[in-house]
Amino acid sequence: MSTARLSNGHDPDALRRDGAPLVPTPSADVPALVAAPAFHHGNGFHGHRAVRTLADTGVRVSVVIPTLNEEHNLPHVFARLPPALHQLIIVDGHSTDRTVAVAQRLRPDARIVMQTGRGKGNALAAGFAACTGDIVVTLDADGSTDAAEIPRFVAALCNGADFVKGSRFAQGGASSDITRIRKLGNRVLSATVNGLYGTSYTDLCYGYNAFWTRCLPYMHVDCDGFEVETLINVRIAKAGLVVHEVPSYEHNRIHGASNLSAVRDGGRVLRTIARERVSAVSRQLWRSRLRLPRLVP
Ligand SMILES: Nc1nc2c(ncn2[C@@H]2O[C@H](COP(=O)(O)OP(=O)(O)OP(=O)(O)O)[C@@H](O)[C@H]2O)c(=O)[nH]1
Ligand SMILES: [Mg+2]
Repeated sequence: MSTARLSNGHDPDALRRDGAPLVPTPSADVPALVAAPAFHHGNGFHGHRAVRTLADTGVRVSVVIPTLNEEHNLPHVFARLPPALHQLIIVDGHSTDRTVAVAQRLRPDARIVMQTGRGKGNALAAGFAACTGDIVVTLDADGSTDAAEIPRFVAALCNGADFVKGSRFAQGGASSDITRIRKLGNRVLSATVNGLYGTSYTDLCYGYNAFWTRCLPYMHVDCDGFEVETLINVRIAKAGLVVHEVPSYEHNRIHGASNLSAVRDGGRVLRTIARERVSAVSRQLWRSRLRLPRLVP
């Protein structure tokens, strides 16, 4: 278990918003959905309670899955989803295969959102806009991220994190999917962000993450492509949110081909990091930190 706390500390009282705690009192260790010491339930604070399933937590979990031609992978991905989800949101990028039909057949309860722009970033933004839960979890539809790990993310949020990053490189995590060149690129990019923002990210470019819905204004996702995770990670760092990392195992994509190009998308990530240092949106977000509820001192 790895805990990547931001350097500016954490005061539980500062997490209160509208009289309700944004997240509960943090604990140093985050178990894999076992005894959560305390958690936020609706508008009340329910203290210590053992947590075994998502239903036990009392929090509503919205899962957002972007899809682009994943008809053959969806059966595998859906089979691993834990019970008692509040919402399953599929954001489709106008797949040319039967992705939407398969999703509807397998999960008639899923909400299908057709993205209006292009790219994974645009898809996630559309999915976030449709979320009505307390917690948002993002994962991929190619079978590489295991939905059975969701409770681990939720437990970490219930134990005090604002944002929980899955990490293939935290102790206990691994990947059978990532290539050597991408691993190196990811390490360099993670180190760059850590150097600029004082974070301790071990896996900047991983798509398996979870956060309290109330964190969305701090992210303000407005990019198109695979740089979306970087954009989010940089903005939550700037906002001073409490970030925990949990180990995650990334499997090989089951069917189909990757949509990612190491050179093209690595360049987009690098440009995003550079732009975030200087952009108007970035300055606006820094300023809005004064107006938005303060999550940390
Ligand atoms: N809606 C939508 N989803 C997309 C788009 N591009 C990729 N995705 C989905 O985003 C997820 C991640 O895309 P992948 O192509 O697997 O890329 P990756 O996981 O970063 O890279 P690999 O490790 O090579 O698989 C998958 O569920 C894709 O179907 C897009 O433009 N629109
Ligand atoms: Mg993939």
